[in-house]
Amino acid sequence: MTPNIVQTTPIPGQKPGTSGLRKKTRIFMQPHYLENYVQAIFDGIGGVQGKTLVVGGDGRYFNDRAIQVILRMAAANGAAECIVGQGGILSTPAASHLIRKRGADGGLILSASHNPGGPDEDFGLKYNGPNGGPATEGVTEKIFARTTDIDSYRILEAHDVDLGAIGVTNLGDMRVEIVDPVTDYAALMESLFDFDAIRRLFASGFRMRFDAMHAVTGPYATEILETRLGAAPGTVVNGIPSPDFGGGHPDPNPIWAKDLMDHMYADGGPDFGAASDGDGDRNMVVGAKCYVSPSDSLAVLADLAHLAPGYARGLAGIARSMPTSAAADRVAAAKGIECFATPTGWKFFGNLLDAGRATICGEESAGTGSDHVREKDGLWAVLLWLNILAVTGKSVQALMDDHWARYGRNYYSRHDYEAVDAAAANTLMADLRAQFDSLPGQSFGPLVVEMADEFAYDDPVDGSRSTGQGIRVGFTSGGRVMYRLSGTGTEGATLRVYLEQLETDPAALAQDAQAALAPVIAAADRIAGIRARTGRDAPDVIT
Ligand code: G16
Repeated sequence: MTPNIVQTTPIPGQKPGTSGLRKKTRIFMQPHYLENYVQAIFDGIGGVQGKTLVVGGDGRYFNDRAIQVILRMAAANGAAECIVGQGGILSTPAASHLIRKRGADGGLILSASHNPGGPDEDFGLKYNGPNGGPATEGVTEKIFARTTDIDSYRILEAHDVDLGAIGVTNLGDMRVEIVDPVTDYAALMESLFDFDAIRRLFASGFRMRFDAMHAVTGPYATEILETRLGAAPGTVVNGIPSPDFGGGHPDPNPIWAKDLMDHMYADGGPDFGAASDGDGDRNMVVGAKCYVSPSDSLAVLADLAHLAPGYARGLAGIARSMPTSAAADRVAAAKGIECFATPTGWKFFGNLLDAGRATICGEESAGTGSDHVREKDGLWAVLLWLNILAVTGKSVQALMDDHWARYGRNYYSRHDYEAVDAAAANTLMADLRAQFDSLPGQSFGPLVVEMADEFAYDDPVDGSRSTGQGIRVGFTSGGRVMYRLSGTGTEGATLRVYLEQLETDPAALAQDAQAALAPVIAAADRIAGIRARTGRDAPDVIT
């Protein structure tokens, strides 16, 4: 089999966002589109000659076809080996683990994360490096630069590889190993958590509902929760991955996981609920009538992680993205450990994790994880919660009440305005920048602006600087608002408005978050003129 060299020309708009390239599936399916981008990845990372790559995805529509193309191109580009999840399935954290465990040179993960899947929905492709983490900004720039001057790609003419059959085959001179997607990951989880304690918890009648949202975590959750930990059959719902996620939106938040919320807020509902997203890196946790925000979840997990064997020695440090609430900072301060605030995007945690300066990381966008892999990890967060519940014997609500009583409560919410006109969104941001000098000292209802700026990050490990990472307005009350344009949407612009207010009065810790944040919400709108500029009366999504 001789590799074909196919002449091509650059396709505009192949600029990766927060997490690889995400586009409508039909765009990815256009002639040369996927091929151009895969070749740009290979060229951008210095070629794949003699390299080993991990390949897998979340099972969404086009996942299987795209993997066949990637394998033929990897073979044609001289890769030594591809390790592929059976059926083309690998959750993002499982892929990260496999890259690390097998000492691979990197991996290609096919997913548009929490975005819906199907021929008229979204598809995505991201490259993870040899540390198992998302491509750094430098590598991403090289990949993008290559998309702008690509003139050919290499592909083998060959039959499809049988992705269903575990074992080793060859594609041209390249070795292809099809592996069970769950086994290695489940073993890693078993090494970190007290499975005996969790088993006893389930045996005592503790009831859980895990909503896999028809996405990739179904097989992982069923094996770990039901088979290994003895949770009742039926604990995992929507557990079979489907190419269009059952027609749903695999985004674990109270809006898209409403069915789970309804079960958890019903009288006599389960003790603990959780959900994960399309590719298994995000999580939502909810107790009986007690939703836990991602920012609070990070703080609680960081505070109590030492109750799990994998973290019994304590944490080196905690990292959060800047838009995430400062609840975790208060835990870090109490423990006397380092705390980092990074730009949005898991890639910014990589250096801190590799350098051993952060052990646990998290983001407001439903991502939590640790140094066990280099991605956020939905099931990991769920298992750490279970470990903590099992060891303390407390309910989720009791743990939250304890936490707020000790540290105060960072009331927090994110308001999203989706598919906004991109020009209007950019003007809104530009006009905010123009107010940095004039805002301090101005009053908005009961709030007085203390500072306004655009977040820039100096990586403490490699010294690189990342600018333009979201606009911050801080109030003298300790509250703040952040404005940021999403890097993962596929239609127009998505404006994210992050709202936070610290409350330490013991009598005011049990308010509804939207009510507690009302002054910050009103100020956020007045400062940026959101309603007038977007023409929207209210956010599309409130989390
Ligand atoms: C991706 C990144 C996350 C990041 C999120 C932000 O999540 O992996 O680290 O927090 O994007 O999204 P946006 O730019 O839309 O605010 P995922 O789960 O989509 O891969």
